[in-house]
Amino acid sequence: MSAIIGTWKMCYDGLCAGHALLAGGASAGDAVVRTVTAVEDDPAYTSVGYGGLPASDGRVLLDAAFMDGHTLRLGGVMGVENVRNPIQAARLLCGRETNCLLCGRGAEQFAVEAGLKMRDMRTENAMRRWREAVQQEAGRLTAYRGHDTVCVLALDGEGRMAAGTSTSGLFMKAPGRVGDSPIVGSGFYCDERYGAAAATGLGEDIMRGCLSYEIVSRMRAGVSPADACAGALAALVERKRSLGEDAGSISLIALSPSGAYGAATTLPVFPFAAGGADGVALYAARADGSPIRAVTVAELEGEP
Ligand code: SD4
Repeated sequence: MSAIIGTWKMCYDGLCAGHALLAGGASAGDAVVRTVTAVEDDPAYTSVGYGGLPASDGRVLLDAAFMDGHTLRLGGVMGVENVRNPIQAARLLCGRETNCLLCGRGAEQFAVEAGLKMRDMRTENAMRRWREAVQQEAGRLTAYRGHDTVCVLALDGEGRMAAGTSTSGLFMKAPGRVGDSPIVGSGFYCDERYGAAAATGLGEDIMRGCLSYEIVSRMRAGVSPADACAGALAALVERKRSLGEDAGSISLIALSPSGAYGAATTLPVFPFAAGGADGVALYAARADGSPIRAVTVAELEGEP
C-alpha cells in the first residue's frame, strides 16, 4: 500500500506524478522529489522555487530539505540563490554522515559540483512584486502573508517513507533569514516506524513547538495522524494564547506507516492533496475542526 500527501492546492499536479511513480513501484524518496520538483519548476507558484518572491534585498533565497524515514538521515539547503531545484540538492545531501545541511554559497557550490541545473530564479512577476513592496513599505516585512511551502510525505510499497520541503520563505524576509522548512523536527520529520509530518506557515512560530517532531512523537505513542496534528497544533496555540498571542498561521500534515493521513490548521481553509489506492484528490482542513473532506478546485478558488 503506497500513499502520498502534500500541502496546498499547488502540489496537486506534481502529486499526481508522484502518485503514479509510487504505483509503478518507485521509492517514497523518488515520489517526494518528483512532486516537489514540479512545484519548484512552475513560475505560477510564488512561494516555491522558480518565481518565488524575493527577500528584502531583491534576491530569491530558497530553503529545502529531504528526510529518509528508513535511515533517519536528512539533507537540506538554506538560502540558495541560483539552484533550480533545491529539493534535488537536499536529497543528494541526505545520506552524508557529515555536512548534510549546507547554507548559502557552500550549498550553491555543492549543487554546481553535483551537476545540478542552475538558473536565475527571479521572474519578472516576482521582481515587480518586490519593487512594489519596496516602495510601499520601505522594504520592511510587516506580516506573514500566506507565503506557502510545499511539503510532501510519501510511503512506498516497501514500507519506506520520506519527507521533503521547499520554499522561498517569507516575502521580503531579511537576507539570511531561515524558517522552519529546512529545520529537522520543525518543518519536517520522518521515521518510517511511526510516520511522517510536515508544517507550513510562519516558521518562527512552527519552530517554537518543533511541530513535526511533536506530531511523529504522538504517532509513536499510538495516536492517529489526524489527532496527532490536531493535538500538536492545539498545544502550541494554547501556549501562545497564554502568552497573549493569537494562533497565527500554521498548517500541518501527517502520514502513518499504514497510509492513513491527517491535517490540522489555524486557517479558515487549508487545502492539501493526498493520494492512495483510490487515486489523488484535493481536501480541505479547517480551523473550526470540521471533518476533512474532498473538495473541488472550484471550491478552492483564491486559495494557494
Ligand atoms: C517559512 N514555513 O519560511 C515557511 C513559510 C511558509 O507556508 O510556509 N509558508 O517560515
